[in-house]
Amino acid sequence: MTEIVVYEVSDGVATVTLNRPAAMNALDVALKTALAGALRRAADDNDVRAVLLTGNGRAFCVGQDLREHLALLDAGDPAPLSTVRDHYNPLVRAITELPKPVLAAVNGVAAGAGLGLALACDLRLAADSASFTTAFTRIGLTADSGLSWTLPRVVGLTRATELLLLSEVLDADRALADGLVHRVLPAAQLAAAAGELAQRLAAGPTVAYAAVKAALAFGASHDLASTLELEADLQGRCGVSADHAEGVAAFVGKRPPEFTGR
Ligand code: T3D
Repeated sequence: MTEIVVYEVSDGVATVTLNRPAAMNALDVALKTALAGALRRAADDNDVRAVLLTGNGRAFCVGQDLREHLALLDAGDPAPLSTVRDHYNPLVRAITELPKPVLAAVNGVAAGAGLGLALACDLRLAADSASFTTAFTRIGLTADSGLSWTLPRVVGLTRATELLLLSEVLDADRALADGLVHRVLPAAQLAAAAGELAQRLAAGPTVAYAAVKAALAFGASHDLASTLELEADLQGRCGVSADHAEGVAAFVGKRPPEFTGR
């Protein structure tokens, strides 16, 4: 049976591939549940030190499966939007709180919650054929999957408001200019470039990377004084890590560091 999410580990990188290509990786309950399981697996596996999220086929992810959603509406489901709390919120937190770098390789269109998942990732590489849209207001919905939090931080409030109200479709170059993605590559080179970057992150100081993620998330909604305190705590934790000792010894010894992720 074809797996709806393909999970592969190699050289410290867990590659998580959304695998409903015929449905443009639209998120039905099965895909959301399988994705949550894959993210949990990556978080729990000490041998995994970076995660790469991508899609199979011509889409990265077109967000909620609207056929499934329409069936709920037609059936008179009393809470058709309960998936936001049940699935989308936990998925976004699973990515943002995962104590390892998460890289999105946006291989095609990212729409609605698909864009939300991409923006929850720490780094985003995109194929030159990729496109991006918030999509929500076109179907009479507001932002979910964290976009009202991530999007203004990524593109600024003015542009985020425009993207959410108008739901225009951006091509990859425009997404790069807006800062939605870090790099755009020819489609044929995306997988290799993303794999290379993920491996570089997997060979890095995992404890320090986790601390960077935690500090940025905290600083985004706390004042400077509280953030300075958290930085001091986190730096204390990094300071006793094996990778800190290795990094300093390697610098002074004029050799490349060999980080072990501890
Ligand atoms: O439960 C809840 O609803 C709450 C949760 C909300 C989270 C969300 O994500 S809401 C937002 C849902 N997503 C969208 O509204 C995006 C809808 N899709 C589009 O706007 C466009 O398809 C795209 C801009 C993504 C891509 O356009 P294009 O021209 O490249 O492709 P297309 O021709 O529109 O679509 C190709 C096929 O994919 C088509 O099916 P067909 O005709 O080949 O059988 C289309 O219906 C299907 N498709 C695209 N998006 C979805 C979808 N099928 C189900 N759900 C989709 N989201």
